[in-house]
This record gives sequence, C-alpha cells and structure tokens, in this order.
Amino acid sequence: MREQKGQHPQSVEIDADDASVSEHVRMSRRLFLGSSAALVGAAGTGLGAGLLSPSAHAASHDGPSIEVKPGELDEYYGFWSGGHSGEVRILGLPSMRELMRIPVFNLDSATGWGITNESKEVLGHSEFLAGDSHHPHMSMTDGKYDSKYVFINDKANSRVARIRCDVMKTDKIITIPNVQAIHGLRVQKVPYTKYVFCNAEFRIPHPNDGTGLDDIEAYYTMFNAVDAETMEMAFQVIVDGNLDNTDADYTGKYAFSTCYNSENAVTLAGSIRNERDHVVVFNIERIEAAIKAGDYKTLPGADKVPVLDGRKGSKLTAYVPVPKSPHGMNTAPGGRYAVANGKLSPTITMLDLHKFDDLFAGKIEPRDVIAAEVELGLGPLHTAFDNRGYAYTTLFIDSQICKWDVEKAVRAYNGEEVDYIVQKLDVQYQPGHNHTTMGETRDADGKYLISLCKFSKDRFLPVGPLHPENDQLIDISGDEMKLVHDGPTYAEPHDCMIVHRSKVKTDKLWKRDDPFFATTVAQAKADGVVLEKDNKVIRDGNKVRVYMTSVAPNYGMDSFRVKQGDEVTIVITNLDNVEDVTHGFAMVNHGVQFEIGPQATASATFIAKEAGVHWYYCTWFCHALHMEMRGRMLVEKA
Ligand code: RUQ
Ligand code: CUA
Repeated sequence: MREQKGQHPQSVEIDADDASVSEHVRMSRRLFLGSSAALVGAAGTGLGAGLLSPSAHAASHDGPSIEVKPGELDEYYGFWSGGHSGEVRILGLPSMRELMRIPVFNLDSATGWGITNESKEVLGHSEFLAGDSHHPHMSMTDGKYDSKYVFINDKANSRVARIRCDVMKTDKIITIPNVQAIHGLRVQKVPYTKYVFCNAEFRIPHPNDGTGLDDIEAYYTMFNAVDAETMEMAFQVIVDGNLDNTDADYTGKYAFSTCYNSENAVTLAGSIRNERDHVVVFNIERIEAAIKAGDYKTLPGADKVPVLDGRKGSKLTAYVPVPKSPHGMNTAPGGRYAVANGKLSPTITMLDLHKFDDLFAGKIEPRDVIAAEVELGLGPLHTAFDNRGYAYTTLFIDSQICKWDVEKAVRAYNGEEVDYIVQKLDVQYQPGHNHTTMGETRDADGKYLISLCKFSKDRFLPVGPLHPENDQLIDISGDEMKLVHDGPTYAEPHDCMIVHRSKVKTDKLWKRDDPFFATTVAQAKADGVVLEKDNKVIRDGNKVRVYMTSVAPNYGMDSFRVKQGDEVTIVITNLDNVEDVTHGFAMVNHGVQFEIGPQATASATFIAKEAGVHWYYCTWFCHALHMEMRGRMLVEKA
C-alpha cells in the first residue's frame, strides 16, 4: 500500500501484481473499477459518474419494504451526532426521517439553546457554541440500553455532554481538565453505566503553562472516566501515544482504546514511522483499587481528580501491539471479541477479551490476546455486528461494507482453509462509521445497518460546492446486504447508534418541578412570584424580571414597562397542558428567542439599550391566532 502524491487523500494505489497483496485486497473495488483513480478521482466526471451511477450500483428493491406510510411510526430511534454542527439528531428508522434536533455544543435559535438562562447554566463556564460532536452513546444496564441518557463528546472543546432521554434535552456538560480534544467516547456496559469513558487525543505538556513547549517527549495525554450520574470527573489515566476510539467489555472490568502515534511525535510523518501502534487496555478494577489506596496524583486546576500513571509498564494498563494507526474500536455483542480497525492496514485485529484476566495476571504476553488479524480490504475504519455471528466493516478507501464471519475469521487465522468474507457491498462513498440496530448491546438484532458515507458526490441534486453526506440504510436481515435508502445529511454525522422504540420512553409534557428550570423557579420564589398564575414585573436595582404566563394565543401581559439601560430578564411559564402546544418568545431586534414547552418555564436576559416600543411575539405556531400572540416592551428614556 503506497500513498500517491498529488491526488485525493483517499487515493492509495494497489499493485495487482504485487505478490504480497492478497486476493481479498486485489479483488477490491478500486481494482475492479480498472484504475485507482476511478473512484475518488473521476466519480464526478462523465466516466466516473457512469461507472458509479445509481442504476449500475444501487441495490434492487426486492427486499422487505422499508416504507413507513403516513401515520405509521418507525421501529427504531437513531441518535446521530451532528459533527462540527455540534448537535445531536434523532432519526426514525427505517424511514430515515429526521425527527428532532438536540442542540448541545451549538447555538440554536429555535429552542434558544445558548440564549436562555437555563441552557447557559448547562453550558456553564465553557460557553463555546462551536462544538464538534462525534460519538453518541446511550447509557446501559447489564449491557442493554436503559434509555436514561445519551452521552456525546465535543472534540473541539474537550467536553462531554449528557442528554436526558425523558425530555431529549442536554442537561449537563463537563470540560475534561488538563487535556485537549476528547474524541472516542463509550459507556461502561456492565453492570450499569457508572462511567463514561472518553479519550483525550492530543498530547500536551503538563503543566501546559508556556513551559516545556519544546520538550515533546514529556508531552502526554489521558484516558478519562466521567461519573455518569454526577457528570463529574471520576479519574484520569496518563498514557503513551495518542488515544483514538474506545469501547468497553461485557464484564465491566475493562475498557480499551485504539492508540496511534506510539512514536510520541508531533508531525504526521513522525507519527506513522512505527509499523505497530497499540490498543491500550484499562483495568478498571485495578484503577479503582489504586484510587482507594491513594495511589495517584492530581494536576493543577483539578485537585479532586485522581490522575494515575498508565504509561507502558504500569499495572493498570496493557499495551497490545497492533498494525499502525488503528482507528475504530468495537466490542462484539457476544462479549468474547473486540476489534481494532486497521485504517492504514487492510486488516482488523480481533482481541480475545476472555484472555484479559490472564494478561493482567502476567500469565501471557500482550500479543497472545490477539484472536485473529483479519484481512478485509482497504481502509477499515469501524465495525458493527449482528446477532448471527457476522461483522460489518466499513472500508473507507474501497467505498464498501465488508460482511464477514467472525468465527470463520478466527479459524482462517489459525490456518484453516475457510473463506470468512461473505459479501462486499458498494456504498456511496467513503464510509466512516457504521452501526447496526442495537449492535453495541446484548440486544443486537441484525435488522439494519447504517453506513455513514463521508462523500455523496453524484447521489443527490447538486447544491453547490458543499455536498451533503450520505447516510445509507442497508437491510442486513437476509443472507445478503441490500442497500435500501440514501439519506442526505448536513455536516457531519460522525457516528450514530440505533435503539428499538420499545426501549425509549419520553415525556409529553414538562413536569413543573423539572430540575432543568429549577434555578429560575427558585428566583421566582425569592421574588414572591407564583409562576403558574402571576404576571408581574419585579424591579431589583437596574435588574428587571418580567414574569409572564402563556396560554395559546396569549401572553399573560400584552405590554410591560422598563427603563433604558435596564437588564431585563423575561421569564415565561407555558400553562398550556396540551401535548405539542409549544410557545416561543422573540424580542424583536434584541437577538433573543426561545422555546417554552408545555408546562415549562424558560427565561432569557438582555439589556434594553434603546428607548421606544419594542414588540415581542410568539415564534412557535401554536394557534389560529399565533400571529396575534405578541406584546410591547415599552422602554422609557433614561
Ligand atoms: S471517528 S470515521 Cu471521530 Cu468516530 Cu471514525
Ligand atoms: Cu404561542 Cu405561537
């Protein structure tokens, strides 16, 4: 495998006559297409478009119907990360209809996320509204989704957020201390999600205060565990190399992360010198015991967070050598295997999780936990599993999903003559993550696979230089994978996970005692205001709190009076007790607008800079007289 200069970065040329290249790679899609450039280079030209046209490559639609007719409900919830849009999206499967967006690390004008006082409290001190969300994962009990929370990382600002699944709103965000770029995130599966595991990717000096800038060898990064209930740091573990993705096992004892840059370099060339990098295995029991024994240090600015040394040689970790720059880390639902996806190697490495106890007991060597190195094709990034012993790996460079037989792959690795590859399905194009229905849990059901394709090229109407991505739905319930839907998505779903609808229970109305607006309720109480009935203006120096109710199509006040320069807080309590009757509030020319769900209280604060009449109005269509739901803020000249 050689990098070619001056081409699309995905281009890697394979020499079909090279004897070291195996049959599986030689038969890859790129060679089949006749030229290494055909796929990425020419797909937009006449030739490429012809070769890869939907008629030539789309699946035939003779599989089970995926149509969800008007009025029917989807079978699954899909939780999609929004990548550098910073949000999380809920899709219905198999229709692939977008059901909801959950703002997390972004500003959202419809809901007022980043504008309301309640959302600002969640955003806390790290009020950046430009996040990069990658990996959404739901909390589990006994290896099954429990529908309490969905956790999501922000690579751009080293944060982890939690979404409450009863109301589907973000309720906590933590900035992970003393690290940069939280990337891989997964939850402890067993016995329940006590920890959210998250990898900090980039190595930095410690302390990172301007000293040690050039002492590259001394840089390090850390593996992190956040307490899922309190959303506070549980511990951090110093590692060698850069951490990429992570997953946990089905005993609750281990978590493991792919780890590149074993060279500890700071440049691209430097970090791909070694032939092998690692999977770092974290022994959670030993880490907890070390914390109990006080065997840790702390770092500046986070004096309550235990920091343990897990670099090579530590008893808390094991470094399993795997081909260089591994990427995705995926545990199979059977609980026996996890795979590290090769990325720069055409192989994935299967780890036998049942051997980890022996590894930590010193009975075997790190390489002894490898159950197989399985050659699949070019650019394996992520693997998903069904409940029938098959795995599905994205091949980024080949633009394919490779379906393979897990047990046969182990037998082939041990010298038996068996073909473990079941099928290669073309996807459009360059898939990153994939995910099967319930596939990261014990409830894997093998019905659908999602391929998150980074490029859509010719699959949709052109919309300018910026293209949507293409999230493809694949039916995997039969012997053959069948592509059944192309789903354009906006930047950039890195990852998703798919939960059967029977697992998810959401509320239809807010509860008046919801902690989401508890601070606002407490302030009202201090002001002697009963939110459920009062419409009052409370003055507190130059701070003015305007309390009003809303019942379609009226606000409790059609005008209120303040003075120029006042800091005005609008607090609205939506008394409508009816599912789906959400009101909004926008103060014209003030950059203020937000949602007030049924039975919720929401508030926002701004300065009344200009004297005069300023209209406010309802932004969510709530009633035949929605347009008339408005009022005046009368600002007296200072
Ligand atoms: S990573 S395309 Cu951020 Cu999940 Cu693999
Ligand atoms: Cu209330 Cu529209």
